[in-house]
Amino acid sequence: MKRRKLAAWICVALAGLCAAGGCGRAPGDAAPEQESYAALKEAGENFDDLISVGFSQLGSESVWRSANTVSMQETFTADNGYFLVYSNARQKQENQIKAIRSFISQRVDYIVFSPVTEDGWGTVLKEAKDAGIPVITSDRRVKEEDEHLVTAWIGADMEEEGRRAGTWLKEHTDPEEALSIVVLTGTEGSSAAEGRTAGFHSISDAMDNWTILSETCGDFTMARGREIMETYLDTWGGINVLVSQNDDMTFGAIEAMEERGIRPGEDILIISFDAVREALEMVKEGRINADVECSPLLGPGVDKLIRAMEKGETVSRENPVEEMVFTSENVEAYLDGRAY
Ligand code: GYE
Repeated sequence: MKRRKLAAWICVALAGLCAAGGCGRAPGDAAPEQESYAALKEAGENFDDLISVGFSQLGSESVWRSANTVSMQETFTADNGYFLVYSNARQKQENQIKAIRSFISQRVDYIVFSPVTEDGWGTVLKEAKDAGIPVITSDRRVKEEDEHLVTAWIGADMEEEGRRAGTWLKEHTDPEEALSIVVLTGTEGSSAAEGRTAGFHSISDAMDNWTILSETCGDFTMARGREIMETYLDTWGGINVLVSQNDDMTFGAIEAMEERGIRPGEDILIISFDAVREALEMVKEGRINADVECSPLLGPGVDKLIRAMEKGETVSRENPVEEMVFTSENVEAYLDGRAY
């Protein structure tokens, strides 16, 4: 693919990104764009040789998200032949749409984004298509009738993750025993929350002895996880199981339990998602019973897709990544190598 002229649009990049809500720093945000641009310019880089990528991250709500941002930023470097325009939408779809529009007006070579929710992308994706810019979604998905608005998706099979959580619970509890379950769900309308919920229900709906007391949205954050768990504990006496759709909410819920003298992993079984290092430590300690892995290290996979497209190859539209379930039985072997 012929490089589009970067020099012409670089000067408007910052204005565009600020308009898109991308200014300021958050955990997982690397150096702001002007630093990398200035450094490149000083080094006399020829921008025309770089592949320009506009990446719209949805926010910085979790440890997982920060690791995902770092993975992208470490992949799309000048050394690897890229010029990255990065924008953080701070959980707002309107910010992501603005960022994508700004990438289009800057005529980047590729648009990569992790959609905060599944719906509402049709118009802006059509604009990208009309501009001839391929769009890759990473991590979460969009739900659009015209599936060709997105060239490729790479991420986790969230429904399978939910099924894994349900299967683990089924295999590790007495089929005769009544179980009271509470669920902390993630961002409403996100493919991560929808998929995990649907997958878990595909198992739990068939279990007559399981009762789901409540499924409440904790926005994938530690603070909300803690708050909702406090309410759960104040409302019900005999909770047997917590299913928490990400580790951050789990950390908050564990704090709420421990404050009340409830032993996480013993008095209440805990199934979590993501499997970040700190959570794996808790799996080892028995405070989390099972952690369904979701890998945030998606940068290299997106790079592979782009390189294939650069050679004119047709890439697969569906690119699911391999994942596993961690329990006290297998976790030790993976702890040392955990980068995030
Ligand atoms: O589980 C959570 C994050 O979309 C898979 O988003 C991702 C989820 C992840 O905030 O921690």
